[in-house]
Amino acid sequence: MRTKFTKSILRHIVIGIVLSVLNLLLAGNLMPANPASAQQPVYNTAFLTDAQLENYNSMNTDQIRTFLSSYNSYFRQPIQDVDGQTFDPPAVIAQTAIQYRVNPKVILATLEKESNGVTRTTRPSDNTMRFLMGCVSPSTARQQITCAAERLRAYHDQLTNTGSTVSGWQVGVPKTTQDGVTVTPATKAVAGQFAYTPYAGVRWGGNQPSVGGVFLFYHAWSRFGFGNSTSCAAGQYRAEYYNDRSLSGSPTFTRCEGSINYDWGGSPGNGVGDDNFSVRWTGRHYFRKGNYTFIARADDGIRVWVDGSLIIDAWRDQAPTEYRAKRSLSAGEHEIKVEFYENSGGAVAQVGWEQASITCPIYRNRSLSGSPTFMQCEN
Ligand SMILES: [Ca+2]
Ligand SMILES: [Ca+2]
Repeated sequence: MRTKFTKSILRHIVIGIVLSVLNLLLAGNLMPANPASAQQPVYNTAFLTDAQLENYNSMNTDQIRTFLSSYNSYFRQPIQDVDGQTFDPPAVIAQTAIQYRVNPKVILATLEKESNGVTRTTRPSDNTMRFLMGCVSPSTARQQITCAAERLRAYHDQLTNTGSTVSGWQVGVPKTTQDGVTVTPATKAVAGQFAYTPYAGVRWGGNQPSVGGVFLFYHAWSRFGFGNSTSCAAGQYRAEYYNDRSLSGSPTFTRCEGSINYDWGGSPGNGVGDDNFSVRWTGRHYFRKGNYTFIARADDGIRVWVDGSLIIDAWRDQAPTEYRAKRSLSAGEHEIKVEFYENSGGAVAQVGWEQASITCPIYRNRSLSGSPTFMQCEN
């Protein structure tokens, strides 16, 4: 039974990988069918991924303070708000990030984009404080921080739930900014940036010389090195290994992985023990439109999310157990997130998916050099 199952799930994983690779090829990411895609403007790329936007515990209060202090920022320590109240910006940013599940690095890049708040070393005018994050209408500095995170979360949820922000930004659909640049957002997080600020900015070809636009967010995000630490290529997972059962603190090690297919006899290595460890995988994978069955097998606990929706929830000690969940997906990239923990004894973590009806000729007609010869049409 076990061997048969292992073969079965291996097949699903292989199908998933081959689909991803195939679709990467089709999408032009590895071998551009459309030469223009190789030099597409940055605003059409996934310069901010959904996984990055949602990585709400990427920095705690102390880490935010250290980061702001490294720029000698005015906002690194408790300050007086425009209403006379004293508040601690690093603490407010960390709390707001958790409350709205928005990466504090996104909040910091927005603070820099709107008010040079990271690199500003002296107190800005009260008017700048009231509009610190450029959010909706003048308020207090701390309300601006909260407002920004709330907005970004709302856009993200609108895109998840309806496919569009209220203002009409969609993933993969061209829309022209108010300064005349046609943008095709690659991710929900990018679409949310343009919903927040519907200007590309003069550095991205905008026709209003005084408007910095979303370019300023991208510039801050890149300058601060926020984009480098969490990104793996589409079709891969960012895998974070923790030396405890609860994915807490900082990972013991992190790497990009192509699949989740483990039956650890002992330790995953790199300083993680045989028992009492946990792993989080986050990755964007290309799917053709269709109905999919996600399959997970685990010893011990496992949870699987697709685009932020929990579809498999088996967070308990158990012998190797299989779980299945069906999901209908639109064409394009979708975020798969998996969390796993090992208590003791054996440790198994396998996750894959299969499409309800796979049209085999697609594989057979394509030249995939080095592709596995054991690919079969099973349906
Ligand atoms: Ca073990
Ligand atoms: Ca176990």
